Amino acid sequence: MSEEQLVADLVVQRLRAWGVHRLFGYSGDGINGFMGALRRAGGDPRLVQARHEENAALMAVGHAKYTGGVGVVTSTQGPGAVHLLNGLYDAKLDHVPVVAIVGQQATTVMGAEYMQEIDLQGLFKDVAAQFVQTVLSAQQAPMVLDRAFRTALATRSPCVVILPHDVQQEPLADPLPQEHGVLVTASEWRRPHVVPTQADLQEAADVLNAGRRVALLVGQGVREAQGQVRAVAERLGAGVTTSLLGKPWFDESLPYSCGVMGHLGTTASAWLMEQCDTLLIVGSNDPWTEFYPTPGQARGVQVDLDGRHLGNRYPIEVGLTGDAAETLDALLPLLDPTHGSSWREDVEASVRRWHELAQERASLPADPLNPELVVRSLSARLPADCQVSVDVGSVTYWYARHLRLPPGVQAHLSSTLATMGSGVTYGIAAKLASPDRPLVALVGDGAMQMVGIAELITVSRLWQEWSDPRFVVLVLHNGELAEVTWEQREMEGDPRFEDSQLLPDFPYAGYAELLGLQGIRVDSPGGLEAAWDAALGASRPVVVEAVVDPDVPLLPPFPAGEQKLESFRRGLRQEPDGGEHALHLLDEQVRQEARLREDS
Ligand SMILES: Cc1ncc(C[n+]2csc(CCOP(=O)(O)OP(=O)(O)O)c2C)c(N)n1
Ligand SMILES: [Mg+2]
Repeated sequence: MSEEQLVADLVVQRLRAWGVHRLFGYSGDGINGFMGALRRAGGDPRLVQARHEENAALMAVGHAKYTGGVGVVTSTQGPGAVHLLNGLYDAKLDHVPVVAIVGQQATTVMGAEYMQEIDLQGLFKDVAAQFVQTVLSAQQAPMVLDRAFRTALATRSPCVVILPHDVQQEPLADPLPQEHGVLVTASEWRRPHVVPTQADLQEAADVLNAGRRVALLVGQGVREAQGQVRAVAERLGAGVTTSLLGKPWFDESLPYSCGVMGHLGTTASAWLMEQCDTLLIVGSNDPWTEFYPTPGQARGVQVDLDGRHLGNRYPIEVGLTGDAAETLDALLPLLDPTHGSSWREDVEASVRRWHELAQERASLPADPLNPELVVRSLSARLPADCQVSVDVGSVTYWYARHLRLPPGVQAHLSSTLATMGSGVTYGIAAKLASPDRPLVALVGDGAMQMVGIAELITVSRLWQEWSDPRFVVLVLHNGELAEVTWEQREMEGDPRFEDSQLLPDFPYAGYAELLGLQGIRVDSPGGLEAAWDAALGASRPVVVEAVVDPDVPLLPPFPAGEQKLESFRRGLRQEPDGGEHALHLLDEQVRQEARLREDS
């Protein structure tokens, strides 16, 4: 017996069939049919209302990153749909599956320059290049939903389902009839194991076995291959560096772990890339190519599940399409044990020197607080079961260089799109996925003003239902868009442009109190430990407002960083008081870096 239901109810059913129990979004009349179906569904799936559709989309991306599943977001037509774009691009550039369900004007008025009518197929064409489809008839709906989810999972990208207002309310027979022009589809997709051929594995092994100074660059693709990366690195006596996205997936306490590579990376990673003669890239598409070995310096092997990434960043010799874990498992028996060279000792010495340098950097007195110290001092206090979210700004540098994540602790941020706003939004998604685990979000004051302040309102609504209410937002209050100020100096040799860089003042801790949360303001090194202890021991969400020095330089690791010094100084000398304070801090950092290189 077939039963009639509305298309909107079927969409909700399909979400459940795809394992979706939570979606993020914002209301509007264009999506009201779907909202009605969510109401009738009684909370499964649950709609989490954000303050802005972009933030809802970022939450969906965060959900996908922390859980490994598909993030789902919904919005109304017109302005709501436009607001989604940035979050969807975050999903596209960091390769995570997201499905957006977007309202549209009724099919009867399309093409009429009707109110809020936007060509949504055109709008989403690039961001959802793998799949964007407007549902034009009731019987088409289940197929479009299934294809959107399957495509999002198979291509790890955002897919968009556009639901015109009238179609949402159309009746639909379930099951569909088996006839020409009607498709009966299934909500089904499973991940394959992809392993290269034995001959290709052998070619890769030959390159790696010939190396004397092997480096591994690993990215988010090693999420499920941490043991295999370690085994391969130990067999080859290699040093390991990670992309920013790869940071949580390799234990940085290992003596041969060089930390994050690139502009915001560690000096040990720069040393590793400069010195290696063989590079094995696994699950990384890291864009900082000027920090890779010079082409010709190192022979290269790359493993990636997405064959389009092979040879995309470095002229490798052997590119293997495959899952990281299975491919490394298959490669390991073909690898010769390390041949007694001093490379491993050299790597470990470089890592030790970096750790000393990082400690020295964080100890450099600044006015009033050194942000490096603020983030570094969190490492020892991070609960073993916590989750971390990170925003884009100078805090990303301090996260990359100073935060030691306990094994198994996930940390996520918008890496490739590098959009501001991922700190509090991803944090909310992480917390909703694991309400029994503490969450720490690291955010700059600019990102706070752009997104975080609004989404703290969402936190203030939700926190009482969390079994562990700890949601700690660190705000680095430096009064400016410091990362970009440093880029103005580094790239253009320009002084800080105050009109573009200075931020209006805002009482972050006081605002938290207004929302019924706790606020802690800290402006001296002596207050840091107590601030962390209070925040991580609190029985409600806390904003830790750390008043930090915007003049602490964002120096890229040497030797690349050394080439930027003249430009930094040129910019600083043109600033009021000749940039004296920042120049002093820069000189100190240069002195530390130079000493480290002398020791090596
Ligand atoms: C949406 C968006 N707009 C602009 C930028 C460029 N941008 C990158 S970092 C940054 C500064 C962030 O300022 P803040 O959050 O105060 O962090 P700070 O660097 O000062 O610690 C800006 C403007 C961006 N990445 N994303
Ligand atoms: Mg700032």
